[in-house]
Amino acid sequence: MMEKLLNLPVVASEHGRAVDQFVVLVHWLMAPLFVGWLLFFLYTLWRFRSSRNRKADYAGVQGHASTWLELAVVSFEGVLLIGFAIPLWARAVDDFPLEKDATVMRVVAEQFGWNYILPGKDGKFGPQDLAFISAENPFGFDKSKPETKDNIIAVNEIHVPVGKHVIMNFSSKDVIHSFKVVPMRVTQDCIPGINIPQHFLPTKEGKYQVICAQLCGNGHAAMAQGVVVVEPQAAFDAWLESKATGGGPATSFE
Ligand SMILES: [Cu+2]
Repeated sequence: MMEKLLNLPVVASEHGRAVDQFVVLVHWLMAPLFVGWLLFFLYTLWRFRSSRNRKADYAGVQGHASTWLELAVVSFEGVLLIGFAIPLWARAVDDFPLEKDATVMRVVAEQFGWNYILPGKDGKFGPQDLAFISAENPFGFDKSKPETKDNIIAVNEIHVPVGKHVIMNFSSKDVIHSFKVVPMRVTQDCIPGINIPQHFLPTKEGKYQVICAQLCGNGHAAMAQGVVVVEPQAAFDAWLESKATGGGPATSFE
């Protein structure tokens, strides 16, 4: 009932259902809290009405009822956090799929677009170094190395095979961005200088919009051109084949 009421967006990843259940649960748990506070508010309006309390009471509350009430609210919220939120989060960060069972890539956000770097056939990323960075080589790959030669760079549009884990390693070239794909129930900040791994398992074929969930500058909205295409393995292989190889250059976003 609540799910219908909340009109949650389509789910296209394995863990998405659990996220939705959690959202529903939060609503159910918040309902008594909402009603409780509302009743308390109405009670205080009536109890401290001006016809009954002409003069302010400087002594204030003498009893301990409010302390117990506060404690009850804190423990209620503690159950939410410790009983539900932390275990769900722990499951997401601990149960990482093996790289050999996943489509592994690096995602480098920038003002204003998404760069995806895939390792190519050999499954290895080329070595990167600050010294190699130039306009033609924005990610500083060592182009002399064979691992680099078959690296694949995709801009704004990424394809992934359906039913196979995806591991994305997030970072950013400039400011903090946030990779968000609602149907996948994935949101991850991209922070310059930090590599943050995240994973999900797409279960439904389709074309899904990527948005940036951190206000990152003038062209922030343009990052919503990002697309994740979930397709059968064969179509994914064909797409990989069609991409330019060699670790660069990245297409410009203009
Ligand atoms: Cu952004």
